[in-house]
Amino acid sequence: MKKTAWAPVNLALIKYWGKTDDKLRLPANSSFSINLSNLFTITTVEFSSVYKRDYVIIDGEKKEKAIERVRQHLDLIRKLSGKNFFAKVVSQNNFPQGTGIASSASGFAALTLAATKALNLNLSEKELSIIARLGSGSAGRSIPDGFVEWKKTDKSDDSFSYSFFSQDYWPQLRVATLILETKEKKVSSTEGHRLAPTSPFFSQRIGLIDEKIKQLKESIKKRNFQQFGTIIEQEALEMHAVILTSTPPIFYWSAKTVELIKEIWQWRELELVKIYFTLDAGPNLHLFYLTKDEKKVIRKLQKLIKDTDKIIISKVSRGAHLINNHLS
Ligand code: 2P0
Repeated sequence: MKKTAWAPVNLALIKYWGKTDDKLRLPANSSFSINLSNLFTITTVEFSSVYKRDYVIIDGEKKEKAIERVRQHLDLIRKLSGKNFFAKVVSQNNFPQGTGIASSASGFAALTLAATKALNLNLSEKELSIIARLGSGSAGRSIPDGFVEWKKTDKSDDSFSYSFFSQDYWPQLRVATLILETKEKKVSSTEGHRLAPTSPFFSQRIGLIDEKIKQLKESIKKRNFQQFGTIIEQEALEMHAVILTSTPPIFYWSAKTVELIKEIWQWRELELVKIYFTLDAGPNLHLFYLTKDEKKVIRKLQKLIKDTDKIIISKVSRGAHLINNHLS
């Protein structure tokens, strides 16, 4: 009754921002992401009649707020299986705590896969994605492989993510994640989602999303990096326009975020190197480039970020899968 799962952080290229149902985590718009090979969570779940309550250890610590959400998710999975054992959950992120990298997507994807398998539930990828989504919306996108789409729908049973292209489709694509701030953000993503509809630009943004996803897919299909980069940058800024104009307004960037965005634009303008950025609900930047430019990119970034641990390079990766090495 013990299983261990690996799941990647996923990076949204077209973002999930706003929900039509907070409890069911139904998104106000479709989104599109890639899995990141070098940012991930490993989770071991063991159910046993020996345990008298659930034990949850994340990154070696008992974190009360996260633990309650994990317990609720275990309850959902126990209900599905018809079994009532308590569990020991040990979960480890490969990125340090407080880096501002969201662990809820990889965390709930790994938890969902390990817990359902440990209880002998044999679920389809679609079903796993739906269950992971109920833990954290974006977690549903960490289940399938590679380039992933999550279509908007009003029915919980249809709100799942699926692989649009495999992880091998564009082997030259790389993402450098820059850890610019380590403080925990003041406004959680869940709260940001709730405030999104208060922005006067929210409905306009929703109206543009489907066309944007169509164009993004075309750019990936053709492996057209310039088109791809232009779309994802504009999309990130559009989401932040909504975030900035919510009531009350939210401001996730730091001074370093702005400094780097300006650098990247200048590098492109001077034709020094082609890098495009995206960023989530936080100050950290994710930079896209092609392997042929890797040396140049790293050299430039190291001038701006002295601590090389704060530059994490990923390829597009597989989704969640079981592994044999248990954490406990
Ligand atoms: C995304 N984000 O598409 C967007 C972009 C952050 C910015 O999904 O409330 O942690 O658990 O469903 O999934 C963050 O929201 O929110 C998020 P919940 P989640 O990746």
